[in-house]
Amino acid sequence: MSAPPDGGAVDGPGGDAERLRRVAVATLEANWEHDHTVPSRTLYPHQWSWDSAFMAIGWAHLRPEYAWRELESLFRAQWADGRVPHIVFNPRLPVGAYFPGPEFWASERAEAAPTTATSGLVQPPVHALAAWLAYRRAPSDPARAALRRLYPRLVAQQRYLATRRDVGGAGLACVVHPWESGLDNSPAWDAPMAAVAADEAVMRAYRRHDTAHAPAAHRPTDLDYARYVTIVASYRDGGYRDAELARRHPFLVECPLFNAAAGAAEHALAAIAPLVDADPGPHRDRAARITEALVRRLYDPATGTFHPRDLRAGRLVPARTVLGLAPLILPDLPASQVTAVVAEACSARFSVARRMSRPLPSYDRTAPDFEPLRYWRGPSWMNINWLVRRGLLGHGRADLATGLGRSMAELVATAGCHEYFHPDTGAGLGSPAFGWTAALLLDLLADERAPAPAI
Ligand code: 2M8
Repeated sequence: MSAPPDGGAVDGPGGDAERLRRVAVATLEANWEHDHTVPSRTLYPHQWSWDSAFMAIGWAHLRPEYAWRELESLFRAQWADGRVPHIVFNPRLPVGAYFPGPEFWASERAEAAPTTATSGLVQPPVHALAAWLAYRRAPSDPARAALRRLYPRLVAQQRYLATRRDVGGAGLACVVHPWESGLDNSPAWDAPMAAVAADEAVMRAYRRHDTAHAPAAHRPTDLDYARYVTIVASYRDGGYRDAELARRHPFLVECPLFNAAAGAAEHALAAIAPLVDADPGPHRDRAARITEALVRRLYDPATGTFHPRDLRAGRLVPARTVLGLAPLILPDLPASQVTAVVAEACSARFSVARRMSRPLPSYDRTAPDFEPLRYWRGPSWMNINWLVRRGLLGHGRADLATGLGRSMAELVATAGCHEYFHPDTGAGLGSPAFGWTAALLLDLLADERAPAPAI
């Protein structure tokens, strides 16, 4: 698909948008698995938490009932303490279908875990936003009934993060593993990960599944994996309990994307509350507190962007990654931070513009360690671009959101529904039939036809 010269919508007279939509629909349908959508049949054959939220946003355009089945199947695996696990394992799959599998996580040994095998980590809480967007896209009585069932679970998810995960005591949740951020090997985690003592030899005891399906040069390294399993083992061996994390856990970071998602969740819950006869007031108060804490703890006026805070080292991580742009999704982000973060997005580091040839990379493209092929260390990802586009729209930058949206659609039109993309050439990387790429493309195409209001 070539860019419309007049800056018009992607669904021009050539019908490209319809072709693109069909590709997305076929991908989503092919990844549907009895009550959820797999991110990828090969690389990630189970149910992932934030992937499911993005899938629900896509299904709302196609089969709204699947959006609710998707979210409800995920929340059936919610732990008694409120955590929503980042992987729900499909018991029908053979051992070895994914590493680390259920035998490594051993969730059955943890007090708060459900009977279904899950991981013990969480992922960015984008689910309340997904539920709200799915409802708004296709309101109906069954949708409202599903919202009513989900609401207390979404509230419990937020409570878990706001209480047990507020390790720094400053009103932000911390992630206890890079996998919780969703941006597994982002350069944002290099400094805190370097402090995790791990021996690469640990991996001799395991067989990585990812490098059988994707080139090793596009994936995290063996040393990354040695640290990933070391951190999980430490958490798991303490029963995945959060008490005393500050004293004993090797990786504790306040992430701007994770906390922006938690803030956006409170805004979404405030919108949902009246539909389920609940009070939106407390959600608005919590949303305001999260935004205030994000600005106070994670914004650096010297760089004009947000950075993760490494709680063990007691400092902000200097790397400028796309995580720093995520607070744009907060409708109440103060104007001075909006201006600064939009400037960061438009800088040579991320190159957002009214006319842009490629979507945002995941990392500062001017950094010496920018790696255009390696997973979250450079490639472009649809979910992050989708979030930033929403943020730009919400802050009155439809001009930039249009440029970004068009570059996203063109990328997928050329390369297909890949997991991630080379940020310069646009070549498709990772899994070729990836769920959230398809789901969010459907949302983008619908939004181009009839823009939805912010939250
Ligand atoms: C990737 O993460 C998993 C571990 O959770 C992996 O690398 O095996 C990340 O891209 C994550 O954000 C995503 O949710 C998951 C499934 O798509 O894959």
